[in-house]
Amino acid sequence: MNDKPREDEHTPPATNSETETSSLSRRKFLGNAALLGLSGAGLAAGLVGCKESAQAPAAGGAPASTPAHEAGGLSYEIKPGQLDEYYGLWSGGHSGEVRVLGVPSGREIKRIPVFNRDALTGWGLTNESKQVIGTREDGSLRYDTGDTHHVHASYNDGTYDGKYAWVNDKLHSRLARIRLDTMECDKITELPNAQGFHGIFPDKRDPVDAAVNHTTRVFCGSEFALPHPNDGNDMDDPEKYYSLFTCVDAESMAVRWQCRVDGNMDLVASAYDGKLAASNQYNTENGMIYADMMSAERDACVFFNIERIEAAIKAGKFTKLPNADVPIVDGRKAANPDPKTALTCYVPVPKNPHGVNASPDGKYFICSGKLSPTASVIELTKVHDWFAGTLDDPRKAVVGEPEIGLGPLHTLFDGRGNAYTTLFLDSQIVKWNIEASIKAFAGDKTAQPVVDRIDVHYQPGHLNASMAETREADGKWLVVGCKFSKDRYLPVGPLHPENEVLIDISGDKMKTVHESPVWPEPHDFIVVRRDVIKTRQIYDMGEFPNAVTDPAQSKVERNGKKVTVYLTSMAPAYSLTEFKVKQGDEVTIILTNHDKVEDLSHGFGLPKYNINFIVNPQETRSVTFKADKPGVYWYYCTHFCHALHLEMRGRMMVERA
Ligand code: RUQ
Ligand code: CUA
Ligand code: CA
Repeated sequence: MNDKPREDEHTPPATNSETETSSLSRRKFLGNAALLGLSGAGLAAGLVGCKESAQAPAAGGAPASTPAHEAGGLSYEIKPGQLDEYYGLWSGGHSGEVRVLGVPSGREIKRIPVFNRDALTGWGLTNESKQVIGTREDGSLRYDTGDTHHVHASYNDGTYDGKYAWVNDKLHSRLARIRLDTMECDKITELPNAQGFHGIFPDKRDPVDAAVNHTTRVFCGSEFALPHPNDGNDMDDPEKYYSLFTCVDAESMAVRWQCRVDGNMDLVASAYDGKLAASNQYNTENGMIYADMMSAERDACVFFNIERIEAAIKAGKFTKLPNADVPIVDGRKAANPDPKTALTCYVPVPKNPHGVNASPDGKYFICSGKLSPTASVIELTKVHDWFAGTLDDPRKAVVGEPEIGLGPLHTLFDGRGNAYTTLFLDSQIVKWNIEASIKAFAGDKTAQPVVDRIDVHYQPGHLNASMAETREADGKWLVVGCKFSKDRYLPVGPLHPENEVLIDISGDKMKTVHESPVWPEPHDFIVVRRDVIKTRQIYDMGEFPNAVTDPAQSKVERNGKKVTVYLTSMAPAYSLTEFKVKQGDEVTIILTNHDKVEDLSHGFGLPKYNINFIVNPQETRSVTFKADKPGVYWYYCTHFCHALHLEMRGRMMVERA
């Protein structure tokens, strides 16, 4: 995103609500052809369609938007030497990493390796990182692939506290935690009994103890149903398949409990009162193939009553599966006939919803229709009423359902009562007013929910706005992750980058100010005010139990065939310029960096032994390998540290056995 600003090329289509409503009504629900179009060839057709719509705005289109600096627009230009106003925490998709961007500039500042191997930091190679990721019996990584989707950060008092961020791995159902002071992953938990772990959201306070006003749990949904236990039995019996919602302890990262549901779970949101978490369900049909998953006109947003679930577990009302010591409660409808004791509430929403997001005023959850051109506004007090037994029909918790456009996916907020939803099929962002949608739903013909819409290129999935998932939503910047860039950049062969769009939402009308290509697929991101995150400058040597605290301790220690090399670094030298081991030894190198200056990191590369990692100031890292090749191997500093960086090296001599 650090290239020159572009002229905003598009012309926003009409915002005339009459035209809009009637054309949407004609399209009401997508026909079967369009539904099938969500896969394969149909998607390609959708892409063509979106290009046309971008070039031929609806009749009555407003003039091209004014430059960002006019009419009170925000300036996104960050001059050389200036710092961004926000941290963006970006999921890295297939890469398995998390990326740190500056917003609004879009400059990528850091990559945090999580589920991947990383050649710079040695993540996935050092003993310490392997322990976090998890290893097999032979010492190899348990997994070195991942599929990160959603990044969310810890809360205190309804806003970010800068302590942690979490990211999910949909591929192997893992939840990773990143400490935001060092921006490094410190724990990974693999969820039992789950596949297709997709949505995550930290809680925002304790449901029972009002004094605990910060994140203590992380909720995890899972999309794919399995026959439990998943041990090769019952694979052909659809009756045996079900999914589990998982609660992980934010501090220990241990799995606290799981809750069985009807249907599946996609995205997750948590309420500001800490009492409710919810997940949108697109497969209440429990279908195994997608035609079955689309048969019902309505699916659901399932709400979890956290206090009741935890009380049930305390009272011993749970079961366990043989493969994990985790209490499981039953949240199926049939197991919860009485709302006054129910653990879950299924709020019906239109067809295959996607995305559920909590409005910053704490009042509503918004579920997007995906296959319905609507977003459903669910009032949380009404969900509480249902749990209290005073609302007869959970559908009555839906207080608004504006028609907003085709393929609505995710919704974020500006803190001024407006919602912004991505329209995947229309390739647009639609801005709509929540209170107006509630009035319209109640029958007020004068209420016009849709405020503005703007084209994006192309097929947007997630979006997020500055601080939008906190009660400090400030309504300045909206970032949109588009799944296809198509013709926006120089062609680079069959695989194209994705496209990210920066939109100024500070005024009445949205203004696109910038776009940039991104390596697929960032998927989701949060935009955090920079003062929230307080990073450390260097490590504390005492944090590492294996630290070589004194360069004078540098030595080779032999214990049978196991050899430990204690090594330190200080620019521009290692404490040992040579060491000897024997062919066949299992060698562990422990390296402590004694430099104290911020960013004075050293590398350790060992040729032919597939080793490369860095040590940051006052940090200790270690690697273990088998010295199976005799000869001289020059270890050298792989990270530019000093004018004599090239001279920073030494010899590992492996004596022939
Ligand atoms: S989901 S494009 Cu993995 Cu975040 Cu909605
Ligand atoms: Cu030490 Cu380069
Ligand atoms: Ca469905």
